[in-house]
Amino acid sequence: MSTLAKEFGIDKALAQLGLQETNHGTSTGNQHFGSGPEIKSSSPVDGAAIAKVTTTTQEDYEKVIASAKAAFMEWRVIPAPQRGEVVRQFGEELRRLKEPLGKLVSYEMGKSYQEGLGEVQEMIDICDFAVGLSRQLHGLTMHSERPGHRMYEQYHPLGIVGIISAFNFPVAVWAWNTALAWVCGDVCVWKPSEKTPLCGVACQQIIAGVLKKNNLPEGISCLINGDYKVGEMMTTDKRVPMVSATGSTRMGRIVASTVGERLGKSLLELGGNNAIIVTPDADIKMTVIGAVFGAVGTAGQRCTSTRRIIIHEKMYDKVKDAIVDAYQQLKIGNPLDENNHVGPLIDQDAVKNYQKALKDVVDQGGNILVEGGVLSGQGFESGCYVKPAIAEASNDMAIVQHETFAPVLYLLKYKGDVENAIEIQNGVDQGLSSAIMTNNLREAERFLSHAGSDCGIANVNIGTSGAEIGGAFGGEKDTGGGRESGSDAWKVYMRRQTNTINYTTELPLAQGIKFDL
Ligand code: UN1
Repeated sequence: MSTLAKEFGIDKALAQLGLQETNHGTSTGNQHFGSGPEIKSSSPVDGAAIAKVTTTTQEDYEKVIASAKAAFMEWRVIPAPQRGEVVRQFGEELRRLKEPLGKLVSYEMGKSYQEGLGEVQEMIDICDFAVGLSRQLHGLTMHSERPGHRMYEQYHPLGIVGIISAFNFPVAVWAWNTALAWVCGDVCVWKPSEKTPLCGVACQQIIAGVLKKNNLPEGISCLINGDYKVGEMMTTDKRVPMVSATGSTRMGRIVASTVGERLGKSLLELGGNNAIIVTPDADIKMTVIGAVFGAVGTAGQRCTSTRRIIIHEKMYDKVKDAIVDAYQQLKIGNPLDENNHVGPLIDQDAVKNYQKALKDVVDQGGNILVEGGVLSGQGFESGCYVKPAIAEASNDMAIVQHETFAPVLYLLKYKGDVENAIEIQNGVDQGLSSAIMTNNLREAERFLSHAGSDCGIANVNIGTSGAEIGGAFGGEKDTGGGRESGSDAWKVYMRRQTNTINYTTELPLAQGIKFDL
């Protein structure tokens, strides 16, 4: 363990999470094993190794599925409110372990400690939501056209839900899926990102403890580790009726076609290219906070990160100057140190993509306002720290159309009506999050109307990132169309059944068809 890790209490955090051992693998049925090659968990904060995690082979995977299947038989017949009680206990454990888990998220992924804590808070929130939901898995009742008949709809569990999650939210996105899936009566098999495998192991330890305490099989929650090939074991597997995948649009297309080929269900939450529209009626102070947090929070590695600011020409210089000014105040460095605003990118590949994006901006005619660059020297030894950059650009540039997972912000200008800004905002392939900054009711309502933003999330006087769990989360177009988290997103984790019951001694046919014997 590095000196920095010790200084910021990572050793204590790991101990509190029960992670003293360094070798963790596939988890199923109250045991950890994994016979595939090891992957290293290392921190982008200081480049130090944290742990080694064994990966899942096809043989291991078969054992996982067998254990998940057996657990499902038990879990599905437990009444939903009792399943909710288990999720409640899980939420309590997360409350108890919020600080160490938040710290591990920050150290293994590189986001600020505050954001690490926020991520665990999202897990707690979704557990609370799921507990309430466990008493509200409602179906409709309807009137039958036949006398003495009753019709209603029920929701039943699907079975094994496969979860593929990304490095940028290494714990929360799993919880959004799994807390809902569990109260719905499903069991889960999770493949966390191979870039943040220890966060996966930590979560598995927590839920394994809760399941054990309740005398339930650990197969209700399974963990598999490795790269896309391990993900493929689930996407091609008919025994996994649903796969929920979060990540790039490229990955989502592969998951959708593989799962679709076998007529399985998929829930996709993919890339965004999120914009904030700033109208002449915007509050500049609020705009700057929303824009800067949206663009540099999580070092620009949220799917909801602000990538484009579309500013009215009347306000352009004022807003530009205020944002550029705010960027001068940003402190970049160790994300565990709460004085810093911006931590590292996840790895060297991410740094290369960032550098390529900055080169492309210039090559494609953009005008750099705040220079980027990779930081070196003391505190930056991991080579993953980069300067958040701003460029003036236009929406038709290929690089602006592309989601670069890094803190590169594009300023775009619009003229005339808010419709023109909405057209620019919608003029990309992705459709996750969007925002408008305005005190003008007409502009705000136009943005929210059916002729307005085409995204899954549309905010007024709030930035593009930082959604609450209570709403359905996801987006349209290349974002994949899936909805996770709140509202009625739970329905996708269940199969729907229509029941018609005849309580008479006759057997009338629907549509009045006569069939006399
Ligand atoms: C993601 O980046 O995949 O709205 C999820 C937000 C967070 C979730 C982001 N609550 O920014």
